[in-house]
Amino acid sequence: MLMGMQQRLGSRFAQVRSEGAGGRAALATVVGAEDLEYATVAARITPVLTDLAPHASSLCATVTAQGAVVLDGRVSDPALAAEAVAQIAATPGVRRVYNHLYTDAQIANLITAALALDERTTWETIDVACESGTAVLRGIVTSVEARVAAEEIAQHAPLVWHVENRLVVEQPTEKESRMHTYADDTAYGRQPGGKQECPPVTIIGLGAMGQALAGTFLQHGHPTIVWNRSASKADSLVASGATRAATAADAIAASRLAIVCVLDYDVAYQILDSAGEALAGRALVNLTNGTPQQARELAGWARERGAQYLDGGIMAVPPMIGRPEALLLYSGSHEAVEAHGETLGRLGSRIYLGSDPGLAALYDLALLSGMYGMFAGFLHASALVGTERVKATEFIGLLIPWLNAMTESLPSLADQIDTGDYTKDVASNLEMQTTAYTNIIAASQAQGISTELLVPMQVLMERAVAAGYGAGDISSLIELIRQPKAQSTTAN
Ligand code: FVH
Repeated sequence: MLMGMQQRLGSRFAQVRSEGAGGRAALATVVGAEDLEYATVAARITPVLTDLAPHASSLCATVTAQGAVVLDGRVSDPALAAEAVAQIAATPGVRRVYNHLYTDAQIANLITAALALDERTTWETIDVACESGTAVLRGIVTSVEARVAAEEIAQHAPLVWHVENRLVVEQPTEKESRMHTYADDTAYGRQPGGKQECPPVTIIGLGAMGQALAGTFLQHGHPTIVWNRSASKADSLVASGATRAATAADAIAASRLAIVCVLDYDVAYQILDSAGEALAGRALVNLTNGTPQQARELAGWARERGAQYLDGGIMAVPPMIGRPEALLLYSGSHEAVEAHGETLGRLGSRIYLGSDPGLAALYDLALLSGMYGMFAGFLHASALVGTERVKATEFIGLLIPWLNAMTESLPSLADQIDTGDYTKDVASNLEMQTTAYTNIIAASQAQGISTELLVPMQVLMERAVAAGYGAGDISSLIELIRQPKAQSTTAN
């Protein structure tokens, strides 16, 4: 952007910049000034910037035609930055200094202040942190607050290249409001008032996820009984206070709540089968990834053995477990939720979807579908710009805000899907999109990369246009997804 400014201003400014981890990259003086005065000022302030550079992760000074110096950058030490600003202000030829040097904490404060001033947000519920250009938002919010937070950052946050949105949107739709949510103080990591009871918990399966689950219960003071096929995976947990059971049956017998998190359902059956009568009277929570059908079958199987069955989908990776941004979806035995909801709340935020044990898996897989669609887009986009040696790490600076902006179209597309009226509030008609999409395919082929991720979407788009949906929005593709064999699909 600054290079663009240089072109617009021609010779009327000089620039001094330093970029790179810890500001260790050498300072370069870019002199585009015919008038030697500006180059001289740039040269004079270079030593000050050189001293500050080791304490900055990005640093840029622009000397303007009016003798003003604009400082931009992210610094670790505000006192040193203030000293540098004072020295630059005292440099002969400098008439004014515009100081845009910020620490991560100052950037976070600026974002918080912008949220506080926005009447649409209850900003106290949004926790903002910043690190190396990434703003991390945490908290449970309304859908409006989530959107406003993203807007405020886009408009007001300096030096933020990436927003990690860990906001959990609470009951944004009428349908979700019918779901029973169990967000509570413990999900925020706050201690609830009064005496805390810590019933024992059994964890079967100590892969990456099982270890995170067991570790979280231990941290909260729950007696934690663990079992894993490879017993050594329990070592560090045992060192932290967990009890290693000799068999899965022993582990399940040791507490009223048994959580299973293993590779797949075949493994789960194999282990649970070996537990025999120990399952009777237990709440069995299965967090193993699987299909709705598998969940319903295992629920029946567990009920036959006298266990209450609760199926769960974990919308998180292991390091997130125990934090509010980790969302766990549950469905199945309501009694199990009633009895163990608070204990399960240690793992993160949770939503109970109802008594059908298949629903958690259905929602889980649907959410994962959205995620893989995003990964597919990211991978193809990175490969496409990569053909011109653009680094993926640079490109995401553009891709992330673009994807964030495009998510704002989802409520309207969702409304079109629910009403079946794909011509309502059309933002971009499908016929136009299909034509433009052809260019993505053509460019990808011309640049020599695979179009395998793109073609299936093109097939659907062309079929939808042929079926008469061209004037509506892209949401109409759902008609074809619902009828995979594409019988006589026509628009009304
Ligand atoms: N990790 C993640 O990011 C995702 C987040 C969302 C939920 N998934 C699902 O969680 C299940 C477990 O995933 P994981 O990350 O713990 O997986 P691994 O680290 O690979 O551990 C696998 C555990 O399964 C045990 N296991 C595998 N085969 C057998 C077998 N034949 N008999 C007994 N146990 C078996 C394995 O034991 P061991 O190899 O250590 O002896 C681990 O305990 C999964 O459904 C995800 O989709 C995770």
